[in-house]
Amino acid sequence: MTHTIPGAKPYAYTLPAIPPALILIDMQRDFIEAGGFGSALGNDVTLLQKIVPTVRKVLDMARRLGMVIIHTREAHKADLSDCPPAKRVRGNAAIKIGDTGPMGRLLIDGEPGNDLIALLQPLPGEYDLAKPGKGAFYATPLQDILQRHGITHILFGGVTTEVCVQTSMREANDRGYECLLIEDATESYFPEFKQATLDMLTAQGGIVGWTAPSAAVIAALENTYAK
Ligand code: TIU
Repeated sequence: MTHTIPGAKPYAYTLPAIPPALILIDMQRDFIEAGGFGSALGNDVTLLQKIVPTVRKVLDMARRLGMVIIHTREAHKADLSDCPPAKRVRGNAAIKIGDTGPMGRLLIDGEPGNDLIALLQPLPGEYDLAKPGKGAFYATPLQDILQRHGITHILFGGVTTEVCVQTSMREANDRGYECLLIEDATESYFPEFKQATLDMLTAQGGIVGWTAPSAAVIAALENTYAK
């Protein structure tokens, strides 16, 4: 019997024989807590905090079902050798990537502000990937990891919807993965950009993929994969 997520847009999302991977994009202090990269760019980070309990629920489901779980962090090396100068100076902020803020050096791997938030710390066996770009495939081992696990379908959550999440989902779509973005497990500093992103990903018959609310995703996956 074929299992689906019937409440998905633009139409039911067919679930594969082995569970999809869950990729949580950049749920790191840099974007979600005050004093990080997100606030240095002039954003209100409290907007992103409201999805944390939902992301945790999705993560708990993925753990129960033994799914492949990948957390990403937007992160640069301490010597900035993987940070293009154009990225560093963009926006002309007072404090830039690599500069020291209240949570350590902005967007630098290993600094306190670059860590995943407390509620979403990875468990042993989960991947915690540092990524130097907006997309999760660029200059990371993500494609190798997914192929090693035989993954064909990916569920996405995380921040921000129209920047790193959308870029990563588009990269995954171009590599042949069937992708679904969990609507209430992603957020933007700009609510209208979040909505526009959900609409553009699913337009034209799902040109990039699907979206669905977390309740529909959790119900369908529990029903399909729980032993
Ligand atoms: N600024 C913004 O909305 N996002 C980023 O810079 N990175 C991610 O989306 N993770």
